[in-house]
Amino acid sequence: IKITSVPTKPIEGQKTGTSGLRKKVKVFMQDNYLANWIQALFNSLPPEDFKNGSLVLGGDGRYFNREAAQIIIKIAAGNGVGKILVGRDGILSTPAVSAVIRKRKANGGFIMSASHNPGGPEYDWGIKFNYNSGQPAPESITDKIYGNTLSIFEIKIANVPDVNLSKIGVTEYGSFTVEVIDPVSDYLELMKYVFDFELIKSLLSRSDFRFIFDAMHAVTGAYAKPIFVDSLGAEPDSIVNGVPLEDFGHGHPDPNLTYAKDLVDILYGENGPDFGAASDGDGDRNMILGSRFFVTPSDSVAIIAANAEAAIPYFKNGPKGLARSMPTSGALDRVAAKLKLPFFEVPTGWKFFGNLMDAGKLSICGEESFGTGSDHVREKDGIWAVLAWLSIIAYRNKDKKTGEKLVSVSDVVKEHWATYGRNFFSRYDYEECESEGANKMMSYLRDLISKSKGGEKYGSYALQFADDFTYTDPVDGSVASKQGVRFVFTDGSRIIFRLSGTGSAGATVRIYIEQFEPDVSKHDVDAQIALKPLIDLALSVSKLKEFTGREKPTVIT
Ligand code: VG1
Ligand code: CO
Repeated sequence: IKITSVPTKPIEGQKTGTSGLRKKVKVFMQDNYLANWIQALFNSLPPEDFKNGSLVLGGDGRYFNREAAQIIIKIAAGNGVGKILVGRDGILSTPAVSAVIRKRKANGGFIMSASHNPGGPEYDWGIKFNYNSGQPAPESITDKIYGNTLSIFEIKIANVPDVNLSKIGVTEYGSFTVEVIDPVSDYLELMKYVFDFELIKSLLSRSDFRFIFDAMHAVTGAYAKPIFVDSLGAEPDSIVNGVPLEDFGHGHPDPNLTYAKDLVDILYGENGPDFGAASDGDGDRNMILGSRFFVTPSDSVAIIAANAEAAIPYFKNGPKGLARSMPTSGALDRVAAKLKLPFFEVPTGWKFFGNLMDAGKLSICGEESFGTGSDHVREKDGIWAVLAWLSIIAYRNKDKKTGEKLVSVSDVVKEHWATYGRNFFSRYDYEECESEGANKMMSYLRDLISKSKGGEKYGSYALQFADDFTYTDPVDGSVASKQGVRFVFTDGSRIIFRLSGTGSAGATVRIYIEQFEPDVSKHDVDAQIALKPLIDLALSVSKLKEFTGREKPTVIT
């Protein structure tokens, strides 16, 4: 194949955030914007990580993915990659990319997605790079890529024709090969290995159990029918918004109480189903609902961990260890303590779990941001979480006869609270604030914690400590600092402040609030009511209104 060197110039601002590089589509469509970043990536990797090697390419089907795929393929070939495995029509969910990298022993892979951010010509696009065990590239690599975007001068492009992405099969261009693969089969095979499909089938085929899955017109639309309907016997009409669309049907493909409101209304409506779930743009997030019941992601990971050994064959010898991101509630900590498992608290972002998994220290982990997963891949996994919950419910009901009352999602959660206590949790998001005000607020808070002392009174709470979270990776010793300002009180309550690293405009402030309640008689209180004093405290301590001008959060989860 012939390779052309195309001259280019550095472009400012190509720094990756919590999960890849995310910008408005229009920004990515500027000349060489994407090409520069892809070339900078190859300039950052040691040649043995890609020369004559294979890379996986897929995405969530959003607007601009088709053009982007052709650009990425040509630059990969231009840099000496031997083979690209690409999902049909450019489709692969984030966890599926991770699964394919692992199964096919690829050197890494690209995910074309801005995850839960809206798509379409006016909205967002994004790109993530994952490494050879399927994990998001560590900061050591993403920092290098950023450095190289600032000194780039040429792009190496192979003169290969546009690849027909809609046809499964292998095409060779001299020393370079493209294989278009089925987006579902490797992933489905892995799910069949992890879960007891017969057990789940026994639940989904019951006439007294009704299931609904909302793919939000995003990537899990491609997975839902083959997995839930064809392999597990769910009713075809149990899948809603099941066709991936370039603009997600004008939706915001984020499975939470605000953006998946249609699904929430169905579950909270008259005679609603028994189980509801949704996933995000790229299929790594999940929301789990029961009849008139919402499972917080922080509780969800704790409950999956507590029940995994019994209900999920992959964990039949018990999980190796558990982990959560720092702002995620301490519900999981209690499970780890009871099961006597190693436990880790990492910064926000899935990339911090990978090393622990590779080192055999971690099996099940989660984030409060609707991310749950395990070491079956190196990404959070929406469909995995739904199958984990279905397994738990199926296991609890396997001996129930038709007509007997089934153990419901809310029964499982309430029993869990009764055993472990309830960690009330809520997150307030203030999206797209002016960056200046948001940054000033964070500096103000950092200044405040530097002067704070244990024992200080904050309303009725006494401070245990306040800091800006720093994490030292126990496997490779790398340090991540400034990962969130936290105030931890003597009763275990916490308020935490962070700025989002996934937005494409302005600054999004996130406030996380948590309080532990051991008393069962208080477990049924609404979280917003239980947490009101702490929420008020968080707002006054941070002077959020003053700094951002915001009266109300845009999203509450
Ligand atoms: C958010 C979440 C974080 C998650 C990240 C990527 O990051 O808080 O927990 O890992 O999104 O998720 P931030 O920096 O905006 O808070 V996804 O589904 O966008 O890949
Ligand atoms: Co996502």
